[in-house]
Amino acid sequence: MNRSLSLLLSSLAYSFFLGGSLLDAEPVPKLVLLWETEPIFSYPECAVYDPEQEVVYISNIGETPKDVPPNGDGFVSVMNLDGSVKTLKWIQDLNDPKGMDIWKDTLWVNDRDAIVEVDIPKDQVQQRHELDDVVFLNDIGVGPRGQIYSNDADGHKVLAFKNGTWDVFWEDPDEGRPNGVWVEEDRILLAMNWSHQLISMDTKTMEQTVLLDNIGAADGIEPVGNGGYLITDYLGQVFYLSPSGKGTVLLDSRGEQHTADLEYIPDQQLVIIPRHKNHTVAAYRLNWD
Ligand SMILES: [Ca+2]
Ligand SMILES: [Ca+2]
Repeated sequence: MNRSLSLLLSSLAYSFFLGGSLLDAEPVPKLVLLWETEPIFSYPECAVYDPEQEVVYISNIGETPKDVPPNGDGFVSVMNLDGSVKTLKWIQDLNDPKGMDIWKDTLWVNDRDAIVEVDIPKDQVQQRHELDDVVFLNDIGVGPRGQIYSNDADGHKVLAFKNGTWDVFWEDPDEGRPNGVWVEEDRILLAMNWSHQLISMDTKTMEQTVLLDNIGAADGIEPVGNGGYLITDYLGQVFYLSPSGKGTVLLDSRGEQHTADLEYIPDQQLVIIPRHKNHTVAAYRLNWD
C-alpha cells in the first residue's frame, strides 16, 4: 500500500470513528416540570418571551374559535418567569389571538383573519391589518432580518409581509396545513398538521426538506441554541430534534394535556408551554445532566 493511500484510509477510518462516536454521544435533554398555573387562562395558545421586559406574553383565544363568531373575547396576558401572572388581560378586544412574535418594540399577533401590531412600551394596539383572503391564521414568526411570515393553517397557505402588504408565499390546498413557523436567515421551518412533519423550506428556491416525521398535531417550533429544536404536538407531546437530525419524545402527556405553541428561553433553559384546553401554562427546565 502506498503511503498516500494508507493515509487516506486511516483518515477515513478516523472520520468514521469520530462521526460514530459523536453521534452516539449526542446528548438528549430531559424536561423537568418547574411550575404550572391554575386554570385561569382562556384557551391559551402561544407563549413569547420578551427579554427587554423579562416577561412572557400568552395569547388567549377566548371562546372556542371555530364554533363561535368573532366576539372580541380574545386577549394577551403578561406572566412573570416564576409563573405568577402580572396582567391577565393586558391587550384586550382581540378575536382569536394565536401565534405571536416580537420584532423591536412590536408584538405581532395573528388574530383569526387579521394581523395585529401591539406597541409594547405603549401597552396598546398600534395597527390592525385586516386580511380578506385568509380563513384562520395560526402562527407568525419574525426572522433575524425582520422578515415576517404568517401561517393561514385553515387556508392552507403561508403569507409573507413585503413592502407593507401580505403576499401568498406558499400554498397547497391538498396537502398543506401549516401550523407553527420558525423563521431563519434563508429558510423557514413549518410544523405541518396534516402530514405530521416538521419541514424546512428554502425561502429562495422553495425547496422542501423533511426534518422530522410522526410529530402528531405539529404546533410550535423553538430552537434550543445548539442546532437542535423543540417541537410540540398539540395533542400532548414534546419532541427534541437533535443537531444531527434525530428525533426523541421528551414528553408524552396525550390524553391529559394540550401542549400548544411553546417558548424556549435559552439563558434560563426554560420551556414555557400553554396548555390550550387545560387553560393552564406550565414551565419546564430543559435539563442536560
Ligand atoms: Ca375568541
Ligand atoms: Ca399554533
